[in-house]
Amino acid sequence: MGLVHDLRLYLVTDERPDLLPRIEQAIQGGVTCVQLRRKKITDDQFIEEALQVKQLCRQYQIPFAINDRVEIAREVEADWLHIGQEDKGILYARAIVGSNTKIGVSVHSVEEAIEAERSGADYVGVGALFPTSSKPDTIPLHLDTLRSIRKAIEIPIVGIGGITEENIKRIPADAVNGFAIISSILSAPDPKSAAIRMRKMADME
Ligand code: TZP
Ligand code: MG
Repeated sequence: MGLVHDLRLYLVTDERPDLLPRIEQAIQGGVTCVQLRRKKITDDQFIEEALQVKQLCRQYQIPFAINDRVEIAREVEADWLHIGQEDKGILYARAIVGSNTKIGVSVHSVEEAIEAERSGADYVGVGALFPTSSKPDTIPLHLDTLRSIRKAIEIPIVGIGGITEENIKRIPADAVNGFAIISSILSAPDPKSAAIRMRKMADME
């Protein structure tokens, strides 16, 4: 059976050393995909870690995504590539990674969402939905913007930014296909049980 492209509980990494054990615990708790997002390491370090995270994802048969580094996504044959508005753009990314890699794009407005869909994005990430110290420069957008984006495009939407066990219920269920999370899972005392609880909430939404 092929890989299931399940966005429901989308784990994004942070910059901590020794990510692998926490990622594995999160997968065992039920995250449905993993994105390696590291801004502060060299390409060589990133490739080494990407291959390890990919292997882990293969073991559990969930998709493996790479943030930003388009050429590396191609080199390690990532399942997905996630890019932001500040990156080189989806047409460039598509030309590099080809059609076997799905591409996600971060958007913050209806206009950006329509443009991402038109350019061939496979899904969009919308956020930050809540204040977050994982991306301190981000101003949370209004949940009405999320609702408007849902009405404007057909591709899947993943909500991101400051999502916790407390506030996840405030995200309109019919507006998103999944929840992308860093700290509520990776910084939890026990990432596995945090993922189990968040997965239950994601499935109820
Ligand atoms: N993009 C928008 S908010 C964010 C990213 C990468 C950070 C999400 O991290 P957390 O810890 O789940 O708020
Ligand atoms: Mg980026």
